[in-house]
Amino acid sequence: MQGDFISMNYRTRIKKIQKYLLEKRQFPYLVASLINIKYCTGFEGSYGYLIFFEDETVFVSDSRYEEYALTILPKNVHFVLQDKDFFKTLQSLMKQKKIKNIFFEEHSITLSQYRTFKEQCKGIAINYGGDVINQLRIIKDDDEIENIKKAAQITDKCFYHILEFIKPGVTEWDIAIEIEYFYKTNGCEKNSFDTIVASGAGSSMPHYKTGAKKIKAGEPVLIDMGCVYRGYCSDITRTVFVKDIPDGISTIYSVVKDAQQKAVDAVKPNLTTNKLDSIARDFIAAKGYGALFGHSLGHGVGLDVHELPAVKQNGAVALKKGMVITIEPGIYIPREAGVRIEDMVLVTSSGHEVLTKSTKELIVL
Ligand SMILES: [Mn+2]
Repeated sequence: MQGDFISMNYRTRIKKIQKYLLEKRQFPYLVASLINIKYCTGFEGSYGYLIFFEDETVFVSDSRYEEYALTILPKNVHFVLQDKDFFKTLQSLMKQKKIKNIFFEEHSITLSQYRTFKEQCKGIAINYGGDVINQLRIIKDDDEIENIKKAAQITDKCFYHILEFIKPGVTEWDIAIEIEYFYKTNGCEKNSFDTIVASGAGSSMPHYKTGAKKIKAGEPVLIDMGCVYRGYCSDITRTVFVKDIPDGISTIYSVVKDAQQKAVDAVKPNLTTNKLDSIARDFIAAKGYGALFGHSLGHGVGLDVHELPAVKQNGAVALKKGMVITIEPGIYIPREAGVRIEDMVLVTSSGHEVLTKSTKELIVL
């Protein structure tokens, strides 16, 4: 009876959001982000809008999705078939309900949607609605955590699988394709992002574009990868070496590893994200590599591989039970080599649980 379980879950989620919007007095609230609509309702199509009115929650889509939506929507979401275009439909819903202003989800409405709204919905005022759903998504419920854990486990298995595959002469593409094949044959929908396999000097670019370059002896191979399991993402990075380690790079490896471990060990409720960032950053700076760690320490992971909260110097979000974040410091020597180590960490009531368990010991293949 998995279907029933899932729809009950979404029904509860809709109720929770309704309650939250009532407290904030943010009705009606228009959600245009498809990933947020999926979070709220389970709908996985490519077109639709969700509107939280005070008296009901309405999902609007076109005829392509009518049958599907009616099958999967939670019982407390009312389906409305779009009439010509969405904003015309919105206008008539607002007219029926005699409502003269609306809150827009901020990050998902484009300028062209705004223009159409102004043309079709004359007399209705727009209010900035923030990004309420993204904020709620920060805390994962038990079902979400189970899926994220499973995604992390598959990624760990994939890491050990790929170790047997990395050798001189194999291209970065070969490795990336093998990773993707592993995911798809182990119950995943897809990669959570384009796999990064960065060898040699390419590893000094934090978001290197994987290519046809062949792996050579003596090179680092930085692998940043993740999968999607039942909609939920994983994200892990390891840096391994082929045959030999370049001069000085083993020192950098141990600095990154220790910085990462110190930050992981510190994760617990109420620690703020900027303080967590500082734990790794200050350690790396004290070892003399501060200028070579440019990016933030980590990010939330869930339905999106990068979501709230950001773990960086600017902005302090207090960690809470149920958050899942990455911790991924790196040191990058331009045109030479880079090392990054990344794990996913769940915040628990008393501390944390590391979800990715692949070894961080120095590996020379
Ligand atoms: Mn990451």
